[in-house]
Amino acid sequence: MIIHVDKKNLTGCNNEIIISEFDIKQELKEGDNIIEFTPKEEATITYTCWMNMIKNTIKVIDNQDYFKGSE
Ligand SMILES: [Cu+2]
Repeated sequence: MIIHVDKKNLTGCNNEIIISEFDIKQELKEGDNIIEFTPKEEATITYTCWMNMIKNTIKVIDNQDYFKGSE
């Protein structure tokens, strides 16, 4: 996953992403931040800011055809 961060949006709250399911704790910097993890099955993965205030999810799907639609 690549998170692009604009300097104006970076705060003391959102400057570190936590994906506890994959033991990821990564500081975010201005520009592109590459966050690597390998889901092994379909899942909804929660990620948060380091303070657990901001929360969202990543949906992992097992559907190769999904990406072929634009070809
Ligand atoms: Cu926060």
